Amino acid sequence: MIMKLKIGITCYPTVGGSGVVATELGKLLAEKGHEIHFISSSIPFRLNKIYSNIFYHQVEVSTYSVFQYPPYDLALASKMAEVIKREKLDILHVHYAIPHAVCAILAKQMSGTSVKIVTTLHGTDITVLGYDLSLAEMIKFGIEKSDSVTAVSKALVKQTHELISPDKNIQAVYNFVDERVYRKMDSQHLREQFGIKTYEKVIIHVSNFRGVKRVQDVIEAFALITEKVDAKLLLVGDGPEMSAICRQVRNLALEDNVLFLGKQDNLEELYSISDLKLLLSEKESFGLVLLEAMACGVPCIGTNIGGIPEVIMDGETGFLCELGDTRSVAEKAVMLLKDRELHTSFSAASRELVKTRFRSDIITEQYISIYEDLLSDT
Ligand code: GMT
Repeated sequence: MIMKLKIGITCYPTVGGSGVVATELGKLLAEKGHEIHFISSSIPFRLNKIYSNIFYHQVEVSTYSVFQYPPYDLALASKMAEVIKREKLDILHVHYAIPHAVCAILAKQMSGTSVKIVTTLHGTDITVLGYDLSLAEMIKFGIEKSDSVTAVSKALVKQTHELISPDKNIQAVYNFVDERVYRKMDSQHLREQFGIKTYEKVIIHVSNFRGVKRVQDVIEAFALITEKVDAKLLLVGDGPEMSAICRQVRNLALEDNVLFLGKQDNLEELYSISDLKLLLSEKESFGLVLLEAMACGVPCIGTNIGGIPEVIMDGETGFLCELGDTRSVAEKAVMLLKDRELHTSFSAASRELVKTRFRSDIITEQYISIYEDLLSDT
């Protein structure tokens, strides 16, 4: 008999891969008949339609003047405990060890129930240690006290063991995209609206413009590409590095070739007019944006770091390059953009890989079996 579960989900609700994956998972679980309770500071941005079995519980943070800092983590734990008890949750699935897993552990104790805590690591927990080693013990605690822990790539499982050595089995469960949304579509009118000439190739980069994304390498590689191929670069997203990138584009006299589109929804429309995607990050536990592009048939070039080699099959769906080697990125990009047959084959292989390795129903089933295993143990 298929168990209908009551599942709480906590994630960062703002734009970002972890929030996207958590929200999309909630929606797919709801479509399978499970009851979903999002517990977060604001409504997850991808929760853009009404479902009769998805509920949203907002965490309200007190700004009482005695508190030097608003106690978000305590407010979250308290809301989690309330929802666990009132809604009789079977599972609380949190994305990030800190603070979410730690809050969930506290909430479970407060609730006095046997709700099972599943924690998914997205990478930033681990990269944050580069800035603050004092959090290592806290992350370890969050991982070890969770009932089950997953990470979004094998590389992240390995890195977590190397950096934190938790006494816990961590299972790799890959990210996925909703292939009903991410597919090649007819959005050619956008080329004209953006002033892209018929003979120009389109390269796209999507990120939150943090330092780790190395957007400056994307610009450097693009400058080299334009020496051989007529092309436009779509830069999608915004973040701390944006001013430096604007300056770099000006200094290289690339203003006419680089389109700054800012934050955008409906990325499938932009991918559908793109010929190539670049993601040249120095840290990337998975690279969800690669998957989104590949699902729309866009080959990707990425750095050979973190989880990227698990997403891009070098020489089959795209290319891998060493960090900072913008010359090699440009050479491979030019080869791919000039060879129609190679491009068609990479594009088809990208779509196929999304279907076979990262299909949403395969990944959703993996999470469901983790939930069911935990509940059958009790
Ligand atoms: O990359 C970011 O800055 C955002 C971060 C997040 O929390 O959404 O992304 C992380 O999780 C994504 C979803 O699992 C992954 O696709 C990204 O690779 C990962 N980012 C890093 O590891 C830097």
